[in-house]
Amino acid sequence: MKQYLDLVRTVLDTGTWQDNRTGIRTISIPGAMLRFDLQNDGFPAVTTKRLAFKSVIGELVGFLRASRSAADFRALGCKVWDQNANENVEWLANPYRLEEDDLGPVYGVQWRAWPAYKLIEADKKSQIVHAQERGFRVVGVVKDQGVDKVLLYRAIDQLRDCLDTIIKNPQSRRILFHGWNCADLDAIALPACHLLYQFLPNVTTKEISLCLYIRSNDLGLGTPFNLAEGAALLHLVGRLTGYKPKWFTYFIGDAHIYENHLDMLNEQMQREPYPAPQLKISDRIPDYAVTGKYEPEWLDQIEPSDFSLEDYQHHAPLTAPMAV
Ligand code: UFP
Repeated sequence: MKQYLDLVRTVLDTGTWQDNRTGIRTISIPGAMLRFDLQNDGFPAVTTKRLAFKSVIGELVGFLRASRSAADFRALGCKVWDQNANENVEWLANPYRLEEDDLGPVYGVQWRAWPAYKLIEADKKSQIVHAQERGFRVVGVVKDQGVDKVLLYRAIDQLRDCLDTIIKNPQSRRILFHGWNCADLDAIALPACHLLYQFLPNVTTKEISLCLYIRSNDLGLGTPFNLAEGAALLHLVGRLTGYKPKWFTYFIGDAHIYENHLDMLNEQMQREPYPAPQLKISDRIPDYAVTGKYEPEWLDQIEPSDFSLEDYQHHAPLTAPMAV
């Protein structure tokens, strides 16, 4: 995790202090990249403090289940959503917030059930049939500017589609899913930070890589969390599709450090990183490379206990407040 500390150093040395919506100033740089060789360098868990691994995995499993309630994340061992759900005054006043703990259609909802609508002119029968053949269901007929149109709906499981493509057409350069649903931005507690995931299987080496784009990343608390989560997802996708995880390339848009995280990060920069641990995924999750049987329904059956870290050596835990 030297790369991570180097990035922290670069931001502190070359960044600019600015205000933002949270009221806590940040020092930031526009654009950064981290790249990990998961085959040779182990799992990218921060070692200069303790990684909240249970919380990371709880969140990932909540995403896989398309959870939209902080209560679901809590039940999975992840408390990071509580403040976003119940303390952000703007969200508390939002008419789309359904109840206590509701977050709106955050990450996992978009990953597993992206709400897709089509509005097709009623006389364009072949288009309507085409859409229906692809799983769209007719919701009704509406008059739009004097023209009769058929409204169709379908929830798209983008992650499942990615797995299907890795199996059926691994040379595709279109294996990606997106968390940034423009139409839902006004109806969620927090617009997606990690928002674009592209899988790159290599049929020659039987390795799979992931490029992940994060529009805004809190280097003190967010980056270690998001790195571990993205790498764990790549391991899981590799297991279910028969590829070994290889490159994990992590792109950041706004790479920032909150003013009240400086002590924590300065302390971490005094510490010598330990060798990286290994991620272990439970043997009960079938390895396609071994079974030759494609079982994507496992995406719905993952439990937090299916992930563990082996040989994780780390320095003493450090904490700092999260900006909401
Ligand atoms: N943030 C992360 N990673 C996440 C997540 C949030 O770093 O996975 F959900 C941080 C980035 C930023 C804040 O500091 O939360 C979101 O604020 P904004 O929407 O203003 O970028």
